[in-house]
Amino acid sequence: MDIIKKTVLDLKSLKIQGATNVRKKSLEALVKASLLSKFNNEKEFRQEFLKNAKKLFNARPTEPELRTSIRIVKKNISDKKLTVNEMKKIIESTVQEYEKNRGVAIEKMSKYGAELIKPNSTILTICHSSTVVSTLIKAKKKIAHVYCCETRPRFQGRITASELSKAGIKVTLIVDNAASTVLKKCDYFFSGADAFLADGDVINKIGTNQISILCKKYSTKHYVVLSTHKFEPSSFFGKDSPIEQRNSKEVLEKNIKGVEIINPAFDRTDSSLIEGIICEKGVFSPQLLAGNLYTELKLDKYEKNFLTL
Ligand code: RUB
Repeated sequence: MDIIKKTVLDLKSLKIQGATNVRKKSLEALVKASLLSKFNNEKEFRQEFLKNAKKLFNARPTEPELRTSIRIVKKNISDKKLTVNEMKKIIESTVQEYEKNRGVAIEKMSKYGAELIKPNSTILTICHSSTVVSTLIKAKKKIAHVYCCETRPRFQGRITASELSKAGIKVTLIVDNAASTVLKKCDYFFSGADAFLADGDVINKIGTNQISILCKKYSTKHYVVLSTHKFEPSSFFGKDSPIEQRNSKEVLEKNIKGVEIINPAFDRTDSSLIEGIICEKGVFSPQLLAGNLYTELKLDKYEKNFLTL
């Protein structure tokens, strides 16, 4: 099976999960497929690159970071007369540079996040966010206890629990419905994000929003750790962000006659519930960060055209 097909299958089946891993593995596949390309002719190579990029681009609908990274690679070989070998080199070096850059971003986010955690803290988290895990490990000495929601239906919370425990943090795994029971004891709720929107709202694993609403009730601070590359630029142009709907079999193997099942992978948390967004630029209120990104990105007509591949 070719590397693009395999990666798309792994993305769709959640063998590759979490926005950061989704981006990393997709870029890896795009580079490998480009280096292995049999085409010596510029036009054919470009066509194949675009076909592969599109398959990855559309593999998980709620993953702007994946799309941002692919756009950057595409932009670096667009509108230039290049040989196939030159394009292969550019694709490879763009991805290397990009990943180096994102590694630095994760370091910064976890540092800013760890700095704001108070000594002897108890924290609730959901799903598996590599960014949240890095942050909590960095803050390890200040953490008394972490509760991990198991995160039905795919149980990514088990991965988080295992990684934190291996790092020497006291961890308790809970069923998702126990969130309100433990939240009373928690100082913080830390979540990752799949998408950050123009109005400051955050899209993350299903269940995040209801915990965030409970946080208000129990005066627990909800912090979201995210890379600014998760920002969805099309949300500035009024485009609604799609929520990935997954197969009902993830919820129930065998249907119950007459019973419908819905299985949304993510939900949207209102910016007013979020205490702060921890990103590589620092810690911001959601609205302020969204405004800053708008100014920085200089979203003009050209960028609007750039939103689709
Ligand atoms: C994973 C999920 C994670 C974010 C952030 O969902 O919601 O919280 O993707 O992850 P899924 P990271 O399992 O459906 O991919 O911080 O690693 O980018």
